[in-house]
Amino acid sequence: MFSRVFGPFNVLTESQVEFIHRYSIRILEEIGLIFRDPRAVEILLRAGARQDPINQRIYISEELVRSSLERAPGEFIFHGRNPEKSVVVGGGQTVTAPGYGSPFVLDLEGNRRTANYEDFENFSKLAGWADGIDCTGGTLVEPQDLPVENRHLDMVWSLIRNSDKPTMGSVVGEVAARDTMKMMSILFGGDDVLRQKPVVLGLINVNSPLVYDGRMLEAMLTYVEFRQPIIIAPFVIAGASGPITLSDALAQHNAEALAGVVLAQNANPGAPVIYGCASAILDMRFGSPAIGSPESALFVSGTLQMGRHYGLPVRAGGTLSDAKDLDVQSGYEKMLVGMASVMSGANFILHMAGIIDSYLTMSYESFLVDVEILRFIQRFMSGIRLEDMDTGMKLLSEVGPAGNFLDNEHTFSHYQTAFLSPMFAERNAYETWQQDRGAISIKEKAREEVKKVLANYVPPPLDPVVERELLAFIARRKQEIQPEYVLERKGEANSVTVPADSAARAEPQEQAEPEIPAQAPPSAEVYPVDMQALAQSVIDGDAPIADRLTREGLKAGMTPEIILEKGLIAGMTVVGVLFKNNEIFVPEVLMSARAMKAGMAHLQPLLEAKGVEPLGKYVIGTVKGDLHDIGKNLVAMMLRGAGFEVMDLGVDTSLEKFLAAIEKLQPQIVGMSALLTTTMGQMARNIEAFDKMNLRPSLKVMVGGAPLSQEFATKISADAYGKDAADAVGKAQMLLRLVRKKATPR
Ligand code: B1M
Repeated sequence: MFSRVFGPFNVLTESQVEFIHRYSIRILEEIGLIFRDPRAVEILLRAGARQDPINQRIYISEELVRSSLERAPGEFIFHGRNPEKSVVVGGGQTVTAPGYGSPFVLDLEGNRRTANYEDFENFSKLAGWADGIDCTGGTLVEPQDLPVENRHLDMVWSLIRNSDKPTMGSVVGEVAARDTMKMMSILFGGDDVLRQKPVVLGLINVNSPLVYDGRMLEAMLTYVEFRQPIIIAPFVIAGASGPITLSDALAQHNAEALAGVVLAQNANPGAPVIYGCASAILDMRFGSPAIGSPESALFVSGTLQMGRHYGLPVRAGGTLSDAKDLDVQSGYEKMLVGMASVMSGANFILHMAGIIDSYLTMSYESFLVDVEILRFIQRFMSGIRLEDMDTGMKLLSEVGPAGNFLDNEHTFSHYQTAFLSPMFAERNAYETWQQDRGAISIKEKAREEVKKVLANYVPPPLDPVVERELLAFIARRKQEIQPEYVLERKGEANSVTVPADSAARAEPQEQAEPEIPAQAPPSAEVYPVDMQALAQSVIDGDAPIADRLTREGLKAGMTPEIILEKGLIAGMTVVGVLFKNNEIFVPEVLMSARAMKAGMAHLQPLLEAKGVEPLGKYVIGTVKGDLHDIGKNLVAMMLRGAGFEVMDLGVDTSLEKFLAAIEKLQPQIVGMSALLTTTMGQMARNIEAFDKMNLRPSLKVMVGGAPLSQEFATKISADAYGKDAADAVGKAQMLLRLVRKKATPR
């Protein structure tokens, strides 16, 4: 924990703060939010919120916001099992915690691989060791070698065992949250003590836009019931789960955070709540989140200012970066967002160490370098202390003009504390660095240091009676929560897996596809209506022209098949190439898709009447237990743009829902998306069910999502893995060809 002697820095004027507040209240009063938990709804209604019986939205008045804010504490003590490590969250203090939630690690051999429990242990040791890190953290990485159902027990145990600092707990639903409470109760001496003392912090994300999901609410209400602190962190990704314009996104974020405060304060008045920020932007070139961007830093500053305005402790992002390694990009992004967090008055900083790759990867080397970044920021925030003028005058007159301060007593007595001594920053003479230090890079230095720390780390003592009780509890709960499903390598019996690198190589016997030009190619054939112009209108995203030229083509007697192939599909194919080459932005692809749709509106009925099948039918959904839909939506939109008929089942899609949709639409392809390592197993279960029901091979399965890989797709015998939306379209087209070739009636 460190104190900030100056600031905080404001990005909004007072009238802008008032504007965002009024805007947020209008959102709460006029648009409303969805809370997917009956207990939460009941608490809110009892507190005076209103529910629309038709759309189920909850509307919260300004008065209810005001009275709830009055109950929320402005600061609280966050206790470690070692009282000397307890910290104050609120006021002028900043408390830090490491990265959270990454499914991958960048290990000390330089490989990015899935995280395991050994990594989790290592990071909890590093967190326990690092001086600038005050809270051990929570989901330091996702240990994918442990069963999903009960891994929270091992994770919380590791946090407790390897560090005596305050800790975070599990929030993946009620069971995990209650187990966390029980473990804390054993550690701190019973439920009654727990209810008096904030000892474990829960990270509650809002499922932006304007939804609180069931599992998060279960966890939130459990933490609040035990009066344990929570961070309420809306996750507005501007341009995807929120408006692209920052002030609108900020208002949405603020409304979502206030709604959470209202719920917590009416569930258990006075329970500590931290106003959080996890919001960022979507890079429109790639459709990927950009957390190390200047806009992400502005988000941090704007949201923290709003939280401070309400007198709440505030949480920010930390040393965030989208870089794939410890490099110059990670250096400048991390310093920018880290500085913005601290200067904007963050009381709690999550992701202070280790995060790279837009939250997807924890880097061992970055962890230590980030601690150095933090120390630089801390030193800056400690400001300039004014010394005694008489002492200074004496010193200056003693040394006098053209003198030397180096061998002065004053320097001797201050040199150890006057300046920050960096762990890694290279300040030696160039030759010394090159000749004596072997031109060692910061990455190599950090790597050696990590190895040293891990080899020598001794976990702080833990009362053996408490340790036994905790281990007995864990053993009992593991007996009770048996893994439902163990994923094993399946044979490749049914599947023809499309290789990762190129859709064109999916079927070796087929010719590789020719390079597609980035403009509508001139057509060799002459048609009564210019098909090249139609293709160009799709490329330009000009729906009115696509609409007009399609109608003109039909009027001139052209067949719908020719207009589709030579105009619309030709245009969309070029769009796919441009997007893949990062030459156009996601919105441009979507505008092209609209132009295609405008033309298709005229062709579709004619094609159907002739019995011509649509280009392809595709059912897509995010698997059960998973609420991430930004990527899935993008894939669905791109598929539609490429001419597929897409049935989108939304998020948290059960096997039954997939089966019903397959039955109804009779698609050639079913696509499943997952962003959580904890839900990836659902894909395998679903595929097993498709196999058992003999739906394959006439039904092809595509999987995708950030934590997946080609290796995983092969392991679960999916037919294709889409690494991004453009890739998904290419693979879908390839699968379609495979199905059509080998079609067997279902
Ligand atoms: Co969460 N989340 N999240 N999250 N979230 C991740 C995935 C995480 C890596 C961040 C982190 O904490 N480090 C981590 C996962 C850890 C794990 O694996 N176990 C995580 C966590 C922990 C959580 C919660 C558990 C949070 C908590 O602990 N408090 C919670 C779980 C909720 C749940 O699902 N049950 C949670 C919640 C949320 C929000 C709801 C707040 C929000 C989602 C909002 C929404 O989707 N409407 C959210 C977000 C935004 C993220 C990150 C930051 C960004 C995801 C995203 O939208 N990316 C994410 C970190 C990350 O991925 N960098 C993270 C942009 C999108 C365009 O990319 O989805 O990868 P993506 O899609 C790409 C490709 O993957 C591919 O094409 C797309 C376009 O190019 N693709 C396919 C995707 N699906 C495909 C399907 C295909 C083919 C290709 O064929 C069918």
